[in-house]
Amino acid sequence: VHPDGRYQEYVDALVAGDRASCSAILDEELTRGLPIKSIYVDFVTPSLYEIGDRWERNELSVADEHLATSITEELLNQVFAAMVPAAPVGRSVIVAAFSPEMHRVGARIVADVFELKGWDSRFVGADTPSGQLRHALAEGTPDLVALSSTNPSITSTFVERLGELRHAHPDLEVLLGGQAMRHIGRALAERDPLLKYIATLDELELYLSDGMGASRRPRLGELGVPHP
Ligand code: B12
Repeated sequence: VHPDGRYQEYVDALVAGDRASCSAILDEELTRGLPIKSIYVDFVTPSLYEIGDRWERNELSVADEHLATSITEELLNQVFAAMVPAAPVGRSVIVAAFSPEMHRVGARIVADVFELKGWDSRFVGADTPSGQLRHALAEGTPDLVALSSTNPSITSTFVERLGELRHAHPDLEVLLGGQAMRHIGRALAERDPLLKYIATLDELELYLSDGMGASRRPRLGELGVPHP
C-alpha cells in the first residue's frame, strides 16, 4: 500500500502516456509541500520499477516503457526547475554510468539531489565511455564521482571500468549506487576505503550531511589557507 493516495493515479497516467496528468499531479504535490525527495522516492522510482515489472510480464510494450521513461525525464526537468537549491557548499561531483549501461534516470536523480544540497553537480549521463569520463576528470578534479549501475548482466564491465578509474585517480572518492550494486556494492566498498556503496537517497542525504564521509580531504579554505 502506497503512503500517498495519488501514486496510483500517477502510474496509471504514466502507463497511458498522459504526460499532462503526470505533470499536474507532481505540480500539485509540490505545491502542497511534498519534499522533492518524496517525488523521487515515492513517485518516480516506484513507477518505473512497476513499469519494468509489467514490461517483463509482457503486459506493456517496449514503446509503452520508452514513452513512460521519456515522460519521466521531462518531469524531472520540471521538478528541477521548481527546486530551490541550498546555498553553494563549494564541492563538486561528476555523476555518470559507464558504457554500455543505458539506464540513466537513477543517475539523473542522484545528480539533482547533489544540486539540491548545494553541490556543483555534473551529470555526464549514461553510456559514458571511460575515456569520456577521464576527459571530464581532466578538466578539473571533482571532490567526488558518483557512479550508477543498473543492469546486472554488465557488472563485470562496470567493475573493470571502476578499477581503471581508481587506478588513474587513486585519491578520488567514488560513490556506487543503483540496482546492480545491490548485489556487489557492499563487497566492492569493503575492499577499498575510497569506495562507498550508498543504497538509497536517504543514505545519500545522511552521507552528505555528514560532511561527505570521514575520508574527505579538507579544502584549502577550511585549512585557513587563503584561496589564490
Ligand atoms: C527505463 C528502462 C530501460 C530504458 C532506459 C532508458 C533511460 N533513459 O534510462 C532502456 C530501454 C534503455 C532499457 C534497456 C534495457 N533494460 Co531496462 N529498464 C528500464 C526500467 C523500466 C526503469 C529504469 C529506471 O529508470 N528506474 C527508476 C530509477 C529512478 O531507479 P534506480 O535506477 O534504481 O535509481 C534509484 C536508486 O537505485 C538510486 N541510485 C541509482 N543510481 C545511483 C547511484 C548512486 C551513486 C546512488 C547513491 C544512488 C543511486 O537512486 C535512485 C532513486 O531512487 C527498469 C525497471 C527497474 N526496475 O528499474 C528496467 C530494467 C532495469 N531493465 C532491464 C533490462 C533487462 C534491460 C535490457 C537488458 C533489455 C534488453 N533486452 O535490451 C536493456 C539493457 C540496456 C543496457 N545495456 O543497459 C531489467 C533488468 C533485469 C535484471 N535485474 O536483470 C529491468 C529491471 C526490467 C525488468 N523488470 O526486467 N531499460
